[in-house]
Amino acid sequence: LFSSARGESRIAFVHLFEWSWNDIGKECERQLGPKGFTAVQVSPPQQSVDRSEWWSRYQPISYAIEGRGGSRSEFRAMVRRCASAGVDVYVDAVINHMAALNRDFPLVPYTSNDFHTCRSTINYSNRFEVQNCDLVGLNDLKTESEYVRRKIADYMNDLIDLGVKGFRLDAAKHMASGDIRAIVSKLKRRVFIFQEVIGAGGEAVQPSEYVSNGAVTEFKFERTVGHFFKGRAKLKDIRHVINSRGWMRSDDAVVFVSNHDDQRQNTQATLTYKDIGNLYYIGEIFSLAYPYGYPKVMSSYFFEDHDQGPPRHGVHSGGACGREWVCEHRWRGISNMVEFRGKTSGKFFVSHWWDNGNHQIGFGRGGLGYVMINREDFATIDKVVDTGMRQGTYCDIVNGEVKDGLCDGATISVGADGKAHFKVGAIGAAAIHVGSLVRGG
Ligand code: LM2
Ligand code: CA
Repeated sequence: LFSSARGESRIAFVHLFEWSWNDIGKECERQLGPKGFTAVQVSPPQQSVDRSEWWSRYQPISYAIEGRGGSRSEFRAMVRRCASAGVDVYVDAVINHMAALNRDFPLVPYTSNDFHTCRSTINYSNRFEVQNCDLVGLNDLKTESEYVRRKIADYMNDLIDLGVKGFRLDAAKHMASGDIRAIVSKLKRRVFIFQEVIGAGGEAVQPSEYVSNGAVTEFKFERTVGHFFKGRAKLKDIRHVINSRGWMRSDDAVVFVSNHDDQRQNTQATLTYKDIGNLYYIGEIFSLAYPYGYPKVMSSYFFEDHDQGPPRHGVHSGGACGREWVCEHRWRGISNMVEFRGKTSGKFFVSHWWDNGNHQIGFGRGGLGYVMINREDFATIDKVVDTGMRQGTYCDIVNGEVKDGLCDGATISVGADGKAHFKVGAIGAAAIHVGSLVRGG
């Protein structure tokens, strides 16, 4: 159960990348709680090198909760507000390394004895190098040492005392699985652990080694969604790829369409908000509908180059999305699909599959929901399909919103035979679920 991503009704979570604690607290109340997001992943909250680039947050200099996210008391207030809204907070825990400095961090304290000595570039086919050499110069901690483990566990326990319910373990591949187990076993409460392990064939260290410690990122999902939605294969075949041989078990997998690294450095393979048309949008809608893994939604700021830090001196001010902050998690079809995933979680399987032999697909969720995805660049969907759902009029929650039992946009009528007529434009989607049943029609 401890290692199960879905076991404790984990629906979906959002990464509010570089958002300030104050704004995350507001967002929990305004958006995340009401739409049924299970949790929010926040940027690394520990003290980091003082630089404007986003990646400075991945260069810790102490475990004090301070930095551009806000103060310790603001962090605490955020966790409380989110908890009241029913939203857990997950911390991105940077524990494999400290900053790329000179192996001396008096505020912890760590001295040179607490670090590995290998500074050469990592050869990924060599396990020792992956786990003991400095990752891009970042001072690599001796995670096999009792003292270092204690210091890391103290940091995580401090966050647990502040109400944190889960951790992303940054650079988990660069720590021995047994080192992670030893650190996690020092935690004072059961929390959700997911380990960032980027799997690649031929490498010495593989994601499967980490499953016993908690959930693990399944990067195959990101690559697969990117591959199909960028039009490199017929979308109808995606179901034969997801969860096929060699994939993490669904319960062990954390999945995403893009993450903060790949949206910058891997855009050929990864869908991002920058993809033209609605490709990112429908890829995300697909991912939230498809019963595999525990999905994380990326929420970005607009950027031009890899290193560019967040707007407005690094804080998300005033909750204004649009000009500087992309806020993918607020796009109607994305936030409403989180609700869809919640309402359909009791039937975690695909039913009533339909496709046009090419890039148009539809599938149900055992009578609790149905989604249509059209990835054709020109052709529309105009089709009657069997949804398996109860008769009624449903709000299409990609193209409308339920308000006071009425739909302010498109509706879909399901007949007594479970059939419904869908019309979906090119690069578009439609979705209905038991919670979007409305009056009229
Ligand atoms: C991660 N997962 O394992 C994070 O998801 C990823 O964002 C982090 O890299 C990485 N591991 C380390 O925590 C980022 C960023 C790097 C950046 C590092 C450290 O992608 O580009 O490296 O954070 O801030 C930067 C410079 C790099 C330099 C290094 C050390 O880009 O050129 O290397 O700092 O000064 C000499
Ligand atoms: Ca290491």
